[in-house]
Amino acid sequence: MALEKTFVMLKPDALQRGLYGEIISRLEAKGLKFRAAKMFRFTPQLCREHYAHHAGKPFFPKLVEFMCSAPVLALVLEGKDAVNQVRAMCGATDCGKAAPGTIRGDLGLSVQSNLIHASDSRETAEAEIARFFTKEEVTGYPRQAEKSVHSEDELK
Ligand code: IDP
Ligand code: MG
Repeated sequence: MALEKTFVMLKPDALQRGLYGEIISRLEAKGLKFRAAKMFRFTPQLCREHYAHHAGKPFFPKLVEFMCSAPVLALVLEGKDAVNQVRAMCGATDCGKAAPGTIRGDLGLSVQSNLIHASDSRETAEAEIARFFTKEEVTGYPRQAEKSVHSEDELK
């Protein structure tokens, strides 16, 4: 199975609460390869595009306001089954219902301010990476740890 990429974003509450290190540590310790990272501030227009599938829902205007309230940190991470693995690490959307051991379950209480976004499918990941990063910004480099994180079969 080839390695896959996923798109992750640390939301404004993660920045305000000083939780970047904690969250990034978990993703790093999992074995995921960091391919790209960028901090930026959402415009309402770009945020509405990112969350277009939620347009019209009651929470949408407040979600856009929240996401634009401070910078976010966008990441591209790579690994075996990375999309599902990172979603599992995030936990349920509502931090109050997310299982202990997950990022949201351990670090949050809110539905809206739930610290992290992660792509929900390979197709979404591709679209989200392309929305926020140029091809050149997604770095490529040999990682020494690759053969310790994955078996040879998994790297094919
Ligand atoms: P996800 O981030 O777990 O994929 P989605 O259902 O795609 O969750 O919702 C996108 C984001 O919108 C959530 O991460 C959260 O910030 C916010 N959100 C979702 N549902 C609610 C809600 O019922 N109230 C307030 N905010 C919500
Ligand atoms: Mg979602």
